[in-house]
Amino acid sequence: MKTKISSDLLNLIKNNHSFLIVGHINPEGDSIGSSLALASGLHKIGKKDVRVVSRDPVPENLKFLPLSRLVTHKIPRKKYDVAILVDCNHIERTGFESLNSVKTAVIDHHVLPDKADRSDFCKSVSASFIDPDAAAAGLLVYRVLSALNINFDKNIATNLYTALLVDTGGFRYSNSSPEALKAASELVKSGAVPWKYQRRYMKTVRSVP
Ligand SMILES: [Mn+2]
Repeated sequence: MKTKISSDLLNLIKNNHSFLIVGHINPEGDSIGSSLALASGLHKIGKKDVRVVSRDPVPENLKFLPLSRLVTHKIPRKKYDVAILVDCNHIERTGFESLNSVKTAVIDHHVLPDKADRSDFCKSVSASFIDPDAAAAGLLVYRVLSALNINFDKNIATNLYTALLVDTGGFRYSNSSPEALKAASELVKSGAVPWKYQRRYMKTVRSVP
């Protein structure tokens, strides 16, 4: 069964204006691709102040991703309405000490720590969409953008397709679910070009799902 998207998360997106999208340290295709796709989607629904932050640089083999040059590496001084963690569920994984936002949300496919070990950070999260059965965080961003009725353009499709490609090891791992393959098909319809990304990315892959 698919985990339902919380209406809290959708409302948090709808009712706020400025967003920091934060991936994890040593980012790979899922972290960068999902973050950039989410940023593009939020732009499309009129959110003008959206910033993607990754403490570590975009790896060389991911610089082909559309909009990757917009990834910044520091938490801005200005306070943002919402920080959304993507492909990680704890601030420690972002490499930052503080996110300087009013609220925090999480979109991730990693299992949360045991209840007893959950820190103040976990308790401070306003809305989360966590589905450990999802092949990639990119698949969860796909579901969020779909729930917000956002059309996938080529930039979104390329970023999400690459997120899926990387976390399924080029659709070779056991997480290559019907949903992942169906989403991949939709993303190709929206302009993703599988052979190109395969060639650009997979030659140098160091895959960490
Ligand atoms: Mn991932």
